[in-house]
Amino acid sequence: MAAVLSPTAAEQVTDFRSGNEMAAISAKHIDFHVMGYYPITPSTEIAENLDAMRAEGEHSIVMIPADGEHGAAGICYGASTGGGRVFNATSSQGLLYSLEQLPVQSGTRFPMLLDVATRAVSAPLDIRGDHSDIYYALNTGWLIFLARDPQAVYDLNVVALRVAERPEVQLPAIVAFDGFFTSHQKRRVCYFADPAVVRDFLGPVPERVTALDPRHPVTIGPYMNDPDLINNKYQLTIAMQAAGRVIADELAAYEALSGRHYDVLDCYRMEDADVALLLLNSAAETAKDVADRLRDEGIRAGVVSPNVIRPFPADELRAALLGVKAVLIGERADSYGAHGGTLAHEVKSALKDDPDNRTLCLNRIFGLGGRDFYAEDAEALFRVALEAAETGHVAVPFDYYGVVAEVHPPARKSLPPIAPEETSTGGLIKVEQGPDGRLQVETPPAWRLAARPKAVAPGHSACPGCGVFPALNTFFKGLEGDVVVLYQTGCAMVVSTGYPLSSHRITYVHNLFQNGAATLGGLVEMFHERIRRGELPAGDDITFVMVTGDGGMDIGTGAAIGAAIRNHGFIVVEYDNEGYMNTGAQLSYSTPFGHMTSTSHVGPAQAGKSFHHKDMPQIMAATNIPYVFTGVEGFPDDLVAKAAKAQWYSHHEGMAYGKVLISCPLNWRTDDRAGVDVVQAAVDSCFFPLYEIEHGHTTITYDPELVGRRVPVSSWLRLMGKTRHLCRPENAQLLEKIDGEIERRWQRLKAMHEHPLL
Ligand SMILES: Cc1ncc(C[n+]2csc(CCOP(=O)(O)OP(=O)(O)O)c2C)c(N)n1
Ligand code: SF4
Ligand SMILES: [Mg+2]
Repeated sequence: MAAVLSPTAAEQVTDFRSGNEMAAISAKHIDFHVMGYYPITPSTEIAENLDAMRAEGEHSIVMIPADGEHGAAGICYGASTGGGRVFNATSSQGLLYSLEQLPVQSGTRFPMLLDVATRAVSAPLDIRGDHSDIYYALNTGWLIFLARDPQAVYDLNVVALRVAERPEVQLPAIVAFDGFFTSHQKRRVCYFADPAVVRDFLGPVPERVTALDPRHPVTIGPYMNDPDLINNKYQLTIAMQAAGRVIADELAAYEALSGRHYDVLDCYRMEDADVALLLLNSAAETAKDVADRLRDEGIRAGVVSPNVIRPFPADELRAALLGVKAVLIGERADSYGAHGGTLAHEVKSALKDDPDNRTLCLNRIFGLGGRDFYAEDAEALFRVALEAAETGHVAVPFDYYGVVAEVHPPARKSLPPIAPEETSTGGLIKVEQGPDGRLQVETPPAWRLAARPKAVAPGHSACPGCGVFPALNTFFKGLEGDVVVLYQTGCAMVVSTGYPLSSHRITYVHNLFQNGAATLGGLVEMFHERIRRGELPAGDDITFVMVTGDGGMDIGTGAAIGAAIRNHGFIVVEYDNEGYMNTGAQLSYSTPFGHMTSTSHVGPAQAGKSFHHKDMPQIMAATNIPYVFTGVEGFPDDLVAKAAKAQWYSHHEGMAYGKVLISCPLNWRTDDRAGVDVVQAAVDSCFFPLYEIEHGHTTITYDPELVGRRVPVSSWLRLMGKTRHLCRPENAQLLEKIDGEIERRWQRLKAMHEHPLL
C-alpha cells in the first residue's frame, strides 16, 4: 500500500482490492450508524469484512444480523426513520426477498444505501452473476447506480449517498456491481487516506423527519387512499427527475475531490461510432478492448454503458446514439415474453422520442447465470450490429446469444433408485402406542439395520469429516418404506446435487430455505388429496421429510411454524452445524454465544457472537406438534428410535421436528476425525441435551449426570478452534456467562422431564 497525492485531490492510498472490500471500506469511511444485513453470496463478504474491521475497533457501525433479508430490510427501514445513515448489502434471492420493503423505503422517502452484488435469480439455483436480480428493483423508486469495477464501488457508494440525501431527492439508493466479476476480483484501487475526507464531503446527515423526536411527533406511513396516493407517487417521480438533474453535478464535485471522472453515461469511442454495443457493468469493459481492435480494421465501433439506470439517462443516450447506425443492447437478464430485455425497451423508447434518430436497435440476452463474456463474444455481438448497420435492416431484433435450445447431458453411471424391498424390512423396527398415548419403539441391533441402503449415495462433495450425511443416513435408517425429501438450501443440498448429477436415490425437491416447510406442506396435502380422488393407489404411503440446516430454521422459521401450526404430516430434520456453513461460516441464531464466525469475529473490540443460541426444539414444541426430538449420530440407537417415532407421528398425527447436532470440521476448526468427540462433549456438557417431547411430555433420553459423564463446558469449547479464545483467562467472565445459560436451560429441561405438566 502506498500513499499517493493526486494533483487535484485529497491524499489517497493505492491498494489492491475487490469490489466487496471496497464496499466495506467505503461503508467504514462513510461511518454509517446502522447496517442490517443477511448473508448471501456474492455480497456476504461486505458484512464479513465490516465485522472483521469492527472486531479490530476500526469503526462502530451497529451491525445487526437479521433473520432474513426481509428482516434486514425492515431493520434498515426502521433505522432510517431514526435519522441516521443506514447501509445494507445483498444479492439475488436476498434482493427479491426484501423487494416488498423497497417501495416502503422509497414511498416514505427515507434515504439509505444498499449495495447489490448482482447474481442470477433462482430457480435453478445459481450463485454466479447476472442482472436478473437488479432488474426486479427497477420499479421500486430507488436510485440505481452501476459500478463497473471495484474503484467505482467505492466512489459511487459515496456519490450515491450524497445524491440520495439531497433535499430535493430524498430517495434510497442502490449501487449494483457484478457478482464475482467485480465483487471478488481484485484490482488496483485508490481510497482516501483519511476517512474524514468522505465524511466532510457528505457533511452531517441532513435534517429530515425523524421518529426519534418525541417533542415533534410525526405519523410515518399513514394509510392513504385515492386521491392522495397518486400524488405521493408523482412526488417520487419528481424526486427521480431532480436526481437526474443533480447527479452530474455530484459526480463533478466528487471528481474535484478524488480526481476520478464519472459520467452518467460512460461513452467509449462513441464520438463517430457507426456501430455500438450497449452493455451494463463489467461486460462493457471487455467490449472496449474489442472496439479498439475493430477500429484497427477500420470499423468505427464504440461502447455505451450507463453508470446510472434510475433515473434512466434517456437524454444522454439520445445524444450518444444520434449518429450511430446500429446499436446492439446486450443484457444479462430477460423480461420473459416481452420480446426483449427491459433495457432494450427503455433504450428504444428513449430513441423514439427523438424524431431525428435513425439508429437500428438489436437486443441479445447473454451471460445468464454468470456465464463468462469474452472478447470473442463482444466481437460476435459487434458483428451482428455491423451487419444491420451495413444492410440497413435488422434481421432478428431479439434473441439469446450463446445458447442451445435442447440440452442432453451425457449418460453417466449412477446408483439405481432405492427399490421398495430394500426399505420395507417387514417390521424390523417395532413402534407401538402405549396406554398413555406415547410410543414404544423396539430397534434391532445396529448390524441388522446396516443392510438398509443409504438414501444419500456416496460421492457427494461434503468436506472430509463432515457430520451431515453420517447423521442423516443414521436417521433415515429408522424410516420404513418410501420417502420423499425436500432439502432447503444449505450444505447438504449444495454438496449432493449439481446438475446433471444427484446423490439422492429417492425423490428429492429443493426450495429456498425461507419456504421449504410451506412447499412440503403443499406436496403432502396434494398426496393425500390425489389418493382421496383415486388418482394415486389407495394403499400407497410416503414419508415426507424436510432436511434443513440451522440457518434454514432462521429465515424459514415463519414457514416452519406455519406448517407446524397447520400440523401437516411430515418430518422436519434440522442438522445443526452452528452456522451458515455453505456460504462461508456466518453466524446463525443457533451459533452459541461467544463462538467465532465470519460475522462474529474475535478481536480487541469483539469476542465472537454477542447473543445466546436459539432453542429451536422448544420453539417448535410451543406449536404443540405431537413430536419433537434432539439427536446425534454418536447415539445411533437413540436417533433411529426417534426417527421411527417421527415417522409414525407424521403418518398418524401430524408434524414431527428434530434437531440433530452435526460436526463441521471446516468451520469449527477441528481435526477432520474429531467430529464425534466434539459432538459427544457438546452432549456431555449439557449444551446439547438429548431428549424428546411427545404430546407435551418431556423425556431426557440420555442424562450425562446419571452415568457420571457430565463434563464442564470448557471441556467442549477447548476442542474447537472457533471457541478456544473462550477458554483464555481474560475471557473467564464470558465462560461463566455461557456456563450459566447452559445450566439454566438444563435445569429447566430436567424439571420438565420430572414434571408431566411442564
Ligand atoms: C433469500 C436467501 N438468502 C440468503 C441465501 C444464501 N444462503 C443460502 S444457504 C445459506 C445458509 C444456510 O445455512 P444453514 O441452513 O445452516 O445450512 P448450512 O450451509 O450450514 O448447511 C444462506 C445464507 C439464499 N440462498 N437465499
Ligand atoms: S462446510 Fe461444514 S457442514 Fe458444510 S460440507 Fe463442509 S464440513 Fe460439512
Ligand atoms: Mg448451518
